[in-house]
Amino acid sequence: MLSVEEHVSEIEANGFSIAQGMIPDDLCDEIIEELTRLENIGPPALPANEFTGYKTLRYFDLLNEGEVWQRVATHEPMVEVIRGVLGRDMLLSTMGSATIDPGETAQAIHCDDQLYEMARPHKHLVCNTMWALSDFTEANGATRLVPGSHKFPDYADVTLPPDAHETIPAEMPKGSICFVVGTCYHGGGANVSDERR
Ligand SMILES: O=C(O)CCC(=O)C(=O)O
Repeated sequence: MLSVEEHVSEIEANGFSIAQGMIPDDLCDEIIEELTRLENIGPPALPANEFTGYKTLRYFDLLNEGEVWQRVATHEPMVEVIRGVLGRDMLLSTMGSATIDPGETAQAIHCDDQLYEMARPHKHLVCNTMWALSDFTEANGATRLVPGSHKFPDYADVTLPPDAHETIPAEMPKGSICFVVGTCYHGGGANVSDERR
């Protein structure tokens, strides 16, 4: 297990860092149970589109749902790493789920802070986390990352085709958290397996 400082230096060097075993098993199970509950209630409020994926199930505004999401948002080991990147005071801007079903194609490569339209390089504005509630493998759609792209001088475009840059899959076992700064290009992977990611 890496220390907070080691995760922060990896993020500074590569734009992302993976923390294996950062989500306790019982918390993983509770989140999966909650996502199953949401799915049983009905489809997400927002319709799917090309960017979010037609075979990806996404729920947004999760803090309005079960209590478990409050514990997700304040999960101390995660918060400590984000504080190391963004500083002590920060805001949670959005929290959602992305369940990638078999047959989904790769998402466009993008940066999560591009809506701010700030000239690069700039201070870190965003540090997102991807929580692996199943093993993330290249075949089942592990997030694709462009290592070092947080240092790209300026946005080539708002979003890019999945093959615009060489990417690596964020393969990680269930229970891991992948930290990604807002300037790092990434996108959901294609799911060519027969299992959900
Ligand atoms: O689910 C993923 O692997 C990444 C999703 C993502 O980057 C996004 O929807 O903005």
